[in-house]
Amino acid sequence: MTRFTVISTLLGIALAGVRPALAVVLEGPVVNPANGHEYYLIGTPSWTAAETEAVSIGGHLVTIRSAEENAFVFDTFVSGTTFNPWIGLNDSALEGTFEWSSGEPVVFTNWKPGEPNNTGGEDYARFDFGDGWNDVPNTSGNTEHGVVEVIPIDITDTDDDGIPDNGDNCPTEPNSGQEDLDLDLIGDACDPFPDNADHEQAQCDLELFECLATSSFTDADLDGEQDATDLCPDTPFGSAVDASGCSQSEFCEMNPAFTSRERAACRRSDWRNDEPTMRRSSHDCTVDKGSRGREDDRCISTELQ
Ligand code: MAN
Ligand code: CA
Repeated sequence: MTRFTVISTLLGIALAGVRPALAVVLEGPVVNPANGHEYYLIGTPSWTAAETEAVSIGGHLVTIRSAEENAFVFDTFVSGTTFNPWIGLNDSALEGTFEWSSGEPVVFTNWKPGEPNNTGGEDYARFDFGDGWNDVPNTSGNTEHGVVEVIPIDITDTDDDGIPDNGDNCPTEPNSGQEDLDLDLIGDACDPFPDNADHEQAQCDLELFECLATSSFTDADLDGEQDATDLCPDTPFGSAVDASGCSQSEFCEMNPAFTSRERAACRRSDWRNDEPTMRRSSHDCTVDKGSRGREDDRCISTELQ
């Protein structure tokens, strides 16, 4: 033995003393056609080592959600062997409360009769000489295997804009910037109302008569703003309203900080900002198109429009 091999052997022994025993992949991935998930058989000295290995390959010890999935895992990795592989179910956090290591809710179990019984302290579930389950300790005789499940990330990108469909706010319209002006999680590129998160209201603004005929759309003052979002639900019939359902006078009364002079100025203002700039007056009115067809600086009507 050279000095180098002596040192490296000693170092190896020293490291082996602190290094936890590892799990290794023996088989897989095998895809379950029923759910597209990928499964691996791993060799392992314990449930915790198996779960650590599962996480390092992007998954967890298997979660079993139905008799069909139980049969798939059993037929694929267990049937015809002497293996009793680990599954993700465990009650290591709270005795008696079994959870999947994936965090998914427990919707199916296949315990053998009499299990789980926590005999002498048992927190980890395995297949147990067949397709039924048993709780056993973290390290247990006849348990040198585990089944890992990886749920692949969907990388389908239908519109080819570089954003996978499952994270794309417009999966069929290319929009690599994901712009979403009204923050309603529907990208502007495919949002029928890109500047209005309330699609029902926006649709009603376009087709009020249809909305008034819908029982879920109640609008007591018939101003086109449904009661649920109408800031001024008693607007006098026929008054023009802004996007919050208020007439100009209601709008001007609403600000408690206004002096009477400011309130009067408010009533003369173009509160919806929808008129062309007027030289003499800026208040809401019907605009005279003028003799040459251009927008004039006169109001032909002082009615609010
Ligand atoms: C052994 C262990 C236990 C199991 C009983 C059933 O003691 O495998 O986990 O519950 O057998 O008799
Ligand atoms: Ca048991």
